[in-house]
Amino acid sequence: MKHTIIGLAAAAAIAISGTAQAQNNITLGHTLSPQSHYGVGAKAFLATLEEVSGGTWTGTEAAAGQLGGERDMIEGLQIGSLDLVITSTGPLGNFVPEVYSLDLPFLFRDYDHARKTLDGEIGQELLESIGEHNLIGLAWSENGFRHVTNSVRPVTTPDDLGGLKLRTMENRVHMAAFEEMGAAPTPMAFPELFSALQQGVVDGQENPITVIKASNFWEVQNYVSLTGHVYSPAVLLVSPLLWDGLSDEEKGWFQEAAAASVAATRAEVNRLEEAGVALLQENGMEVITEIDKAPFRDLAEASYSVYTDQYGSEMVDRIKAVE
Ligand code: EAX
Repeated sequence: MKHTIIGLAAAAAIAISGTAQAQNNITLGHTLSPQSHYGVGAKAFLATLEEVSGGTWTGTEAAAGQLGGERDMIEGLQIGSLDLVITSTGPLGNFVPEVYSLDLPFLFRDYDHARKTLDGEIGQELLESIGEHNLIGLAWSENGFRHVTNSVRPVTTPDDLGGLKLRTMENRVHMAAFEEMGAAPTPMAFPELFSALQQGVVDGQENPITVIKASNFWEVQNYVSLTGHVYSPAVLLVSPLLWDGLSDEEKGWFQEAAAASVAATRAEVNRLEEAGVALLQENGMEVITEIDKAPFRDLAEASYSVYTDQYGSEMVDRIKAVE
């Protein structure tokens, strides 16, 4: 919420500068460690906001799921108990079904394709869709291409997924895709995942290299298969209760901060993708790099109907056509 805290220091600053502006402190939540690509993006957001607002807006990063999983935090934005979230699209389709169009497996060819789509007309339209569901979508950020990890066997074909209890995000498209590919999908909030892997509640999970590193999943997972089965967008969401109280100038500051956050996160994703395979190996994981994606893709395609049954395939075709 927009808190007005004019403490002694602020009062002194006002006396010195002569500008009687209130100071506002926001809370920015995310599920990953402070050192992660989200942490880097969170710090860039808060530093930029403070700078462009002349210190009238400051914020606190609530990292590592300390305010709950991504679904909980999105609900927090809607009721105003939280100001801003950097989240994957994992649970977002439950609130904004149009966004499932981005979660379809094997849709984006590479990072370039995904970033161009999200920075262009389609990304803008989907931010507007978010705005129709009691949330404000500020900007698309990034999580990364997701890969399957597990502690049972090296996965090279869909057959190898057979019977594996695989944690997925709370996302109907992803659950359908893994069911089609032969796994036993188990949806779960991210903050519960590490201990679920450790205790063998699930055998595996799927996440980008960025997240595997940020969460030290190599401590509880032996194998990673570079399936790259789906691109995982992230998005900066704001509480409408905060947003609606901002002036146009303040909204501009938030937009500038969001742009800085996205740039910082993408740069960190690039860095981690380059370091990627070696990093996983150094930490003891067996990395299966040679994967024939065709059989995974053929099976996963049936999950498209979760989206297309409601919205048709126009958006899918438009995304594919982005060069
Ligand atoms: O957004 O839930 C997940 O697997 C996400 O990739 C993670 O929370 C980062």
